Amino acid sequence: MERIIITGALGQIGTELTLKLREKYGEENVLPTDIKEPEDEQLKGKPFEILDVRDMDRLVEIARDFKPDTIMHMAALLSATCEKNPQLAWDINMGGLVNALELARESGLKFFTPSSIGAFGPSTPKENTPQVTVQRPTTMYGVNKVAGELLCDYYFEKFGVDTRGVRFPGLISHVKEPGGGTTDYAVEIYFEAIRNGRYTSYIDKDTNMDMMYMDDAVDAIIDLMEADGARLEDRNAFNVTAMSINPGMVANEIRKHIPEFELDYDVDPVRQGIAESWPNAIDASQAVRQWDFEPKYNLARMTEVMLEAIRNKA
Ligand code: AKB
Repeated sequence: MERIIITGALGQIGTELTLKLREKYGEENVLPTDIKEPEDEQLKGKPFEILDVRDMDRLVEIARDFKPDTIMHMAALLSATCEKNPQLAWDINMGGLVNALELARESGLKFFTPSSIGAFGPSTPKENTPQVTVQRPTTMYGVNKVAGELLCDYYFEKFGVDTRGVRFPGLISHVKEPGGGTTDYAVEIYFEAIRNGRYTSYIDKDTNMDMMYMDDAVDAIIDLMEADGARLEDRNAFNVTAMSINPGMVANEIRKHIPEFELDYDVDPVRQGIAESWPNAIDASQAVRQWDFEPKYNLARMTEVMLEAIRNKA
């Protein structure tokens, strides 16, 4: 990778991905784009383009000027937002993906886009979920993600586009709070622990979901994109995860630093339903075997870093 264009760069992953890629490949070689101007000081005033990913003409125009060799397509609505407006979700998630893939095909770009544990469904094995298994998601987000995984494989097989992708679990970061996801509680709980010493969880206490710290997620993207293609038996939909956790487990870890922290529950049936349709713990062994995936943060280390970083912001 030498020159990288990023869609959805102001989102939860895009923000930190942009900063890390700029550090690694040089500011002038990374072009973040999103539907609105950045408010984040670190992104303001730097090369940036406004882009609605449904607008193919604008995407082509931006690429013609910037001349990227890689596109990282991060723009998408998350699971809970998709359930509120499934038609819009299809329009943005699938329309944007097809445009980005078409640009990659026409211009010979390397391509990355994330899938998600949302690509699984209630009939998927819950524990140690294999990479290749039953996928019958019951959410619009999941339908988009399965279709996206297949489409990326299709573009590789049919047109030779170097598509690569992972299935991310919930991602936890103190830089940018997520919006509209089912796993968002795992970020909110840390902010609320510092701000108010308590949190009311919309996810029930014994509901396990896979999670990962954002640094590991960004490293995973770069490692997969830089992996020798000859080593990859799969291209897309690699399971990646660092931990399987529930709200009670996070609270217990927070109490090691803030003993008076209180957690209670007010379960949201929509997001709880989505969470219950997803696996408890996925198997990431193919990512380990094929491109040396190795997350560095477990729950204890992540909790320490999250609390300290949020405290420093306060
Ligand atoms: C969501 O909760 O929608 C996302 C995801 C797991 O894809 N964080």
